[in-house]
Amino acid sequence: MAKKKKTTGSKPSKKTENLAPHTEEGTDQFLTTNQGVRINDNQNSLKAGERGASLLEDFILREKITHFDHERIPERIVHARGEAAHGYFQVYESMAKYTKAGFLQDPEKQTPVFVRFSTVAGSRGSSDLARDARGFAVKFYTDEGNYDLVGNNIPVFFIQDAIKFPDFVHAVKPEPRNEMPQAASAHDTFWDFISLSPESMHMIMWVMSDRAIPRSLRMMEGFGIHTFRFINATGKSCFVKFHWKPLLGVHAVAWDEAQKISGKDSDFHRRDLWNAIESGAFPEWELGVQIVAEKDEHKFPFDLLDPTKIIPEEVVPVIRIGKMVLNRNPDNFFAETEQVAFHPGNLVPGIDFTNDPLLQGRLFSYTDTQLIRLGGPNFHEIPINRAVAPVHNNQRDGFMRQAINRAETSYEPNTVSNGCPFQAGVRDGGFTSYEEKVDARKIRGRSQSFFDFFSQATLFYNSQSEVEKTHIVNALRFELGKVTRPDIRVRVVGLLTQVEKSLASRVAAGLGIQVPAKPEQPINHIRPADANIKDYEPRAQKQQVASSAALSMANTVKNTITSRQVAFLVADGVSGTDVSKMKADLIAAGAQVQLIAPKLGQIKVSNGTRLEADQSLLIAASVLFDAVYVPGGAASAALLKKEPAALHFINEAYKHCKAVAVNREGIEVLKETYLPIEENEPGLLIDSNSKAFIKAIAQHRFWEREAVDEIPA
Ligand code: HDE
Repeated sequence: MAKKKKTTGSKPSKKTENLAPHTEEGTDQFLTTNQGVRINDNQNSLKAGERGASLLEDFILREKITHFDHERIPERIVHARGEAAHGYFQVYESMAKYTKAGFLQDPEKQTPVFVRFSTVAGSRGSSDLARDARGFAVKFYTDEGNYDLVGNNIPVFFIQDAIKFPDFVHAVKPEPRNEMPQAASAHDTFWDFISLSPESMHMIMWVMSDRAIPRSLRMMEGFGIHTFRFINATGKSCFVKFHWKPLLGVHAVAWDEAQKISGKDSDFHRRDLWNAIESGAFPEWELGVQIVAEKDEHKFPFDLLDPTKIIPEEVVPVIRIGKMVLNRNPDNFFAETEQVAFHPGNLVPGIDFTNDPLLQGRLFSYTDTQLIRLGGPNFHEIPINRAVAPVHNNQRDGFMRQAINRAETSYEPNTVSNGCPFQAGVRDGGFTSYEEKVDARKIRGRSQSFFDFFSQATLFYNSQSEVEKTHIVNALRFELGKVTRPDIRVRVVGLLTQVEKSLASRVAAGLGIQVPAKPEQPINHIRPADANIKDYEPRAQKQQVASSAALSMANTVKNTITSRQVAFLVADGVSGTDVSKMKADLIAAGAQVQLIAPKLGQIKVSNGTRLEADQSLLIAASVLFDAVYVPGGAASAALLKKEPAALHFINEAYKHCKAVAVNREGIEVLKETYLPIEENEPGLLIDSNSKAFIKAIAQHRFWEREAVDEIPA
């Protein structure tokens, strides 16, 4: 006999009250069909007798299975793997001088945002730690309509013209014959394409750098990439580049670590974002703008419309104009994160495009892709995509229409509905495009001002610290080492010689090949069939600066341990005072602590009390933490030093250049590791206080260790 579901009769939580009308609270409710009919038995299908055939008339079974069969929608062709959060944006002071955009006027006003981060190449279930650019897409729900800033964590792109995008994506995606490798650029087709596309060299420097393996989504920059326009109330326009600056600084993991994280926790970034928000450590970025006056458009040794170029911060400073805070996790991944539809064409009055040919192509692509991915033209009605500004127009019908339009007309002009909906004049917030002067021949072509392929790749490489340079060399050795066709490797090394000779020779040495004396110039592959070869030759332009401090992560914020994860290695007999003192100090400084013991359950503490282990050594891995602490307690140390997993944990954390601290008998464990137990060893704290440990964790990594210590972990 079916039982009635017990209800608790509790009221909806406060959180629910603020949500959209479509929100379903999955508590205290009867199970129903999609027609609202209460279901009496969700365990058994309808049969002709207990052992008989199932009956076609079982509408409950059929509805349930049919809906299940249709649960999957096409994943995004790029940026399929992603995670998102809600929050708000607030401007510091009015930007009226430059733009009339409503959300950039009033410092009192908070504009809701939804932000989706993503990797580019991998499928929806791929690892977070792939070497890749990260998507950084922000939807501002402004009172004047939705504005989408659909950017990446890297300020340039691989190609200069949208027509190359399908080629580029096909090259980086898994190879067509065997669908390998997943979420990785280390394969022949990617490097084949790159070796023939010199315009990609600047972006290659960024993706081979540690920017492509962030420590956390909360610790990466974001960029609008293209040059956009601001327009003020008088109609005056200036150019603008957008930046997001994370308040926790820009930090990355080591490549060896990235690969291990992919196995230990392929949701590492997703989990980190989720947990930070749940714990109240809300991720924050400042929005920065670089403003260029209209008259200065041609003052640079590169073209502002070329998406493979940056404006160095030393040349045009980044003004921080406001702050974004992410303070709420989505309630439902599919409804929000998966169904959110971004579009660089979603603009508000006061912001406009430029003629960047990559941006122009994107303006077509995003609506087109949503039509197939979300199944029809009404995706703007899905709750996460709805504007908070009122929507009135004469668009009607289509798959999954939600709006019940009550007007008697769906055309304009009309008298039947008194002419409604009306066009809005500029004073009423009507959008007008910037009146850019255009007088040109219709051509398929590229401006000569786009043909400096290497100067900014060189600028980026020369701006890196020695450690960062070595990481780029190693990444290129790794990636090209996975390439099976020798001619591709040689061509790439040939391109690298034009970035920086020492880079090319270090990469070549690792690959066991010679630097080509006369590097191939792949002009034939990038020029149109009948074009003059001279028009397609690279043209180096001297840059305004030889190096830029803002391009190196070595110069980032290193004064906070907010939300950093610290592992305490403990066993029976651990010193209770060491644990509680260090834990309290780290938590007070904003970090999070996990007790890792040989097994789960309770640990006996030296003072007779007990502590609960958070994780066992079987589950925990050093790559999931920022620092390690081994407290005192003779019995605990004696147990841990016989645990290979504990020794490996410490060796590996040290190899990945993390802060390691021990107190008192904890040193006995250290003696069994490969660590050099010497005074003044950077980031190794023996019997130091918590203050010194906190300072060391804030440094993020002691990369200098890589050059000297050979730890077999
Ligand atoms: Fe995208 N891109 N893209 N892209 N892109 C998509 O739209 C496209 C480019 C970026 O979290 C797609 O909804 C073209 C640059 C992000 O949902 C698609 C070109 C930048 C996201 C598409 C580019 C981006 C996308 C796939 C070359 C950095 C994820 C699914 C002209 C500024 C948004 C979708 C999210 C997603 C097309 C180049 C950023 C196919 C044609 C450059 C962050 O429409």
